[in-house]
Amino acid sequence: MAFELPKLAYAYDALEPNIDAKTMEIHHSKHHNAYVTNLNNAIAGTDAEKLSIEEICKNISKYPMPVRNNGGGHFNHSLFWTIMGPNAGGEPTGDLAAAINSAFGSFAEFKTQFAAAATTRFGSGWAWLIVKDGKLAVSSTPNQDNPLMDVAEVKGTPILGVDVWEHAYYLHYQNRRPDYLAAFWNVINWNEVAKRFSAAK
Ligand code: MN3
Repeated sequence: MAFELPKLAYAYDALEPNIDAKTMEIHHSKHHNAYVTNLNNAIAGTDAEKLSIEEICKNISKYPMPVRNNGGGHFNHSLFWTIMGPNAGGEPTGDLAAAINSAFGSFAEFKTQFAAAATTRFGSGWAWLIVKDGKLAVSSTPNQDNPLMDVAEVKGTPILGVDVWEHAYYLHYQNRRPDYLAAFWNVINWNEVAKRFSAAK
């Protein structure tokens, strides 16, 4: 069973004005679609065809670079689309809010650390909120790597991630990555992040 491009749960223009419709359309239908196609081509005829994308990521050092780049791209974007949504943003509640306060001191301090990880990631990559040994932590990865990968500097289960490749923001924000990151808080679907947190603990 080949990997497939997941459908978005919302329209391309649903995250306006924070993320514009054209960026969403190109990002999903072109960029993510290419990762899926190239991943399927890279694993065609190999045992990896029987594995989940998570299983592939966890042993990524055993695979050639096209699997790492495109498999990471498929996992990362599949997560990214679900942790955003319309009528979202605000602050998490319940267990997730408590865990953020316990790990970072406050939601504001978590935002500062997450934004710093995303802003200072040089070139292309991702910033993450991960569950590591039952606790929350912030990390970042280059290119399409992610914290599930055995090659990651900081390993854990990602429950929130932001794409800081220029293709994620350049049409609307040009070089202003910090403005894109400021707008990202308005589209985070905290219910989905909380679900992933419960599953990962
Ligand atoms: Mn991307």
